[in-house]
Parts: sequence; structure tokens; C-alpha cells
Amino acid sequence: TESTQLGTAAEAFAPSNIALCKYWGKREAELNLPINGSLSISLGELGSRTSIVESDSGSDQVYLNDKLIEPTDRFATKVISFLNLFRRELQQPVVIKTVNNIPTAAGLASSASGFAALMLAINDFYRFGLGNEVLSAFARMGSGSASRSVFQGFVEWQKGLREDGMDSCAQRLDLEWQGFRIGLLKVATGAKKVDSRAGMQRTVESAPLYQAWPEQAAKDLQTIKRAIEDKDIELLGQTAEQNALSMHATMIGSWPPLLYWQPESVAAMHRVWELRALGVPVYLTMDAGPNLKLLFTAEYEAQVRDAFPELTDLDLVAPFG
Ligand code: 2P0
Repeated sequence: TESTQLGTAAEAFAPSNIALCKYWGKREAELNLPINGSLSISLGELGSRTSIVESDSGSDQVYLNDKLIEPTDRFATKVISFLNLFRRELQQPVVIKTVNNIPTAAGLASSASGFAALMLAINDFYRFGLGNEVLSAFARMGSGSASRSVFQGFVEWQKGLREDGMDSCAQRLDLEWQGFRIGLLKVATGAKKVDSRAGMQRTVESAPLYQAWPEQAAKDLQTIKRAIEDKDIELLGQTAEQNALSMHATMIGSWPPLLYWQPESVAAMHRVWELRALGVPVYLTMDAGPNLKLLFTAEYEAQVRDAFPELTDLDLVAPFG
């Protein structure tokens, strides 16, 4: 059925983000309350745009990248159950459309930007007038990393202490770094992965190495903040790379083992280390998938492009414009 717009409508954009100090492990799974704090960089114009309009079609409709999604599909049910946290029972059905402009080639997950954009659109649509930190805490309930996608720039998600989670929200750090660059290096496709929720749970429950993680993450977070203040790419890169590989070590030490890397991932890691051995300060980070993200500064962009010719203009992100 065609749906027509009845008046109320809202639209919002939120960026994707890459964690430099990773979120891995929940202390409470319903609210996505993390065991450790994390710190990320948002990806500027790369992210999700979400619109909500009233509908007269009698039921909710969910679109992703201009395609109508089956109401029973996992994506649609997640979107609608999130909306239902904020919607009173007899309210009008809606049409929700999300478009991701993250190059699909980059192999980035979009749940962070997707839930952040949806939360911002809900705030407008129902005229809640909530502040950014409350919006961040609410976006967190959709997906933990969405708490960080409410903001641009460098963002810290504080784990918080409260049981209701309202202090587990992100804040933008008052730090800019014009020359900071990220390269989205897609190295492999396919290989059905364990989602982050299940992966975290398995790690927390079964990996002895996980014991050491919360303390390391807390320390890395402070070091990375200092490195950003000092615009020290070596300190930032080294800490972020070690943080990511330590997170992966906890996953590998889970049972059954959880290895998100493909052979191509390991090959690309060696290429990063070879380039670094030649004197180029380039570092890697990885999330719950096989792809790499490169961290470097503008002065070395030419060398990074030469060494990784598969990086297109769209894969190179300047988060501060
Ligand atoms: C991060 N990841 O800090 C970490 C590093 C993946 C590896 O946040 O279960 O999709 O929805 O809270 O936010 C991805 O996990 O997980 C993630 P849920 P989410 O970016």
C-alpha cells in the first residue's frame, strides 16, 4: 500500500564512528551498559540519514537504502522495537527510512550511525526536546556504539555507574586535529560473522584473558586522550593499535574461539607494519570484522595511498573537514 504523509515529519543525520579505545563487554545486556569506557572518532559526512513520517497505511513501514524491508526481518523489528520505547500505544503508524552513505566497499557496520540518527529523528518527530547527553544514553539502548555517534569529532563514552544507565552516555571532547586521517581498508567480504552482542557475551563468559581488559582499556583511554591533546600520532597510533589487538586477543582466547580475521586481514596487517618499518607513522585498528582502519596524518597521505592503492577517495576520511 502507498503511504502518504500526514504532516508530522522529521529527519536526522548521524555519523559512523571508529573506536580508538574499544567497547568490548557488557555489564548489563538489556540497556547495553558497558564494562569499560571507550573513545572514538566520528566520520564526518559518512553515516546514516533517517526520516520518520506519519503514515495512513495502517501499519509501520521500514525502508533501508530505499528498499522496503519485510516487517518480520531482524532489521525492521529492531527499528520498530526501538521506536516503541518512545511511542505511546495509540499513536499513529509511521514510515521510517534509513539511508547509509558509508561506502559499502568499506565494510563498516552501520548500527552505530543508524540508531543515533533514529534517536535524533525520534526526538524531533515527537518534539521531546532532549539534550544531547540524554539522546546519547537513549541511542545506547539501540546499540552501544550508537551512544558515540550522536556527536562529531573525538567522543568519549563514559561507562557510568548508575543502574538505570542514564550516566552511561557519550560526550564530545573539546579537541580538534585538522590533520588526522582515517583510511577504511576493506580486505575481505562474506564470512558470516558472530554479531558484537553475541561475541562480547562469549568473551566475557569464557575468556580468562578478559580479566585484564577493563584495566587496560581504562589506561589506554587516558593515554589516547593525552595523545590527541598533544597531536602525537605515534602515541595515539601505538595505543589504539595495541588496544584493538588486545581486544582481539580476548576474543581469540574465548571458547569456542572467536576470530574475526581472514587471511587477507593478516596480510594487510603485515603491509601496515612494513610501511611503518620504512618510517611512515601509520597504525591499524580493527573491529568485529575482517577489515582494517588505518590511522595516520595528512602529511603521510601520499605514502599511505601509494602503499594501499585500493583506498579510494571515499575510503579516506578527514574527520575535521
Ligand atoms: C567499538 N564494537 O567500540 C566496538 C569494537 C565492535 C568492536 O561497538 O551489542 O554494535 O549493539 O551494543 O555497539 C560494536 O558493537 O554492540 C562495537 P551492541 P555494537 O566500536
